Amino acid sequence: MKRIKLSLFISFIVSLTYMACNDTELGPLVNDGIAPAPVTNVTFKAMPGGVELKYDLPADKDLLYVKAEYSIGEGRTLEEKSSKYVDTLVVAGFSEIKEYEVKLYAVDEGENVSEPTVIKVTPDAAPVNTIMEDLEFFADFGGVTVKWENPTEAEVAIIISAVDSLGEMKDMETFYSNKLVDKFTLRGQKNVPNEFSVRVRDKWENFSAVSTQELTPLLETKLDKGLFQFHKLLYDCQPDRWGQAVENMWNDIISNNNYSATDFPDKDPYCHMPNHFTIDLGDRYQLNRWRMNPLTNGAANPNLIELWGIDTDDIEAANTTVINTDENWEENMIEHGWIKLSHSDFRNNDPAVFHQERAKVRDIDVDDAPNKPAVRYVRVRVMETWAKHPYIWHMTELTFWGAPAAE
Ligand SMILES: [Ca+2]
Ligand SMILES: [Ca+2]
Repeated sequence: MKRIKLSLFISFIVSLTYMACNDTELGPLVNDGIAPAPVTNVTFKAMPGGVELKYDLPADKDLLYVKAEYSIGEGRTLEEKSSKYVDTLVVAGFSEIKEYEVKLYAVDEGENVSEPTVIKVTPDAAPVNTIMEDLEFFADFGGVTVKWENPTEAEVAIIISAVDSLGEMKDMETFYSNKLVDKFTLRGQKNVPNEFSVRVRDKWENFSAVSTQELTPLLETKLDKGLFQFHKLLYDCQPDRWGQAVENMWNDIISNNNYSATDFPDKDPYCHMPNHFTIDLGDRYQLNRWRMNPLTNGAANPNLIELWGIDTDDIEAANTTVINTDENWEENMIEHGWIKLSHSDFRNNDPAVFHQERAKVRDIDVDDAPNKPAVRYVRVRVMETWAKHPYIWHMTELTFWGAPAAE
């Protein structure tokens, strides 16, 4: 055993030595001591925050690469290299649309460097500035949301600052992205007016201008279910089958024995899927999210569900004029002033997860919540259930969160 180990060890050492010798032998040995001729006929094509240079390479046989040296301001000098097999080189990191100087050098295998070829270039607008032009930020629940477009998919940092408890503007969070469209939310902010500012930085430490706004983050509260009332409108289904009350959906009792369910069409003609029902919230709220508690043992839990809302003093006049199953239902809702707050598709045909999925509590975000208006009424539309029954669904509880609307 010992002998085997020893011989393994020896062969390990031998191979290491062999590798080390090989490395040395493969190193560059050619150095003619003669610098290459400079690159010639340099032209450039402007790019966002940079330029692509094109040139003729010198004819030197030992040419290895072309190097660009340039300053992007504030003492920052950058270097880029391009192999002898191509005749272009990209330099980037410029933050302004103005003339910059780039020096190009041809370098050979012995690291002999040519005389510089100097070219003046003007880049297009830098991504940090382009992003900032259309960037928007606004009050969100518990904070501030920043949204932007990044057409060149540049790697950038979005920095959001706020006035802290000492009254000083301080960086709160930095978000990194290279997505075409992106957003993020600074959370944990108090429901009081405060100054928030946003700026964009790139990997060369270029900063955009700063944009500042006074914003009041929205306070999220759980809606008072004591104010809720079922409001039956024409074409609404009345979910009170099996002797269960509609109000079971907002009594804070979460149980398989306390639910609401839809009825057969001979009892309620408006319960064919997709069907809907309307709740008067009793007050006006800007909704942020809602929760549906299904039955834990139920195949008739919804898996395709929408929430709509409206703020009106005349809900009868705002009702849809087409039946719930009409293919123009959605247009008709919009024509009557309703706003779609969320559309959730939980469908999953994988038998391995089917039973867990259908019993899941569903927390649903209102789409683009901070930009949605306050609503007094909501309409829940059930479009499909796990059992795909043509009219039966059930659920035990609904809960809503949002901000009370300003008077
Ligand atoms: Ca040479
Ligand atoms: Ca309940």
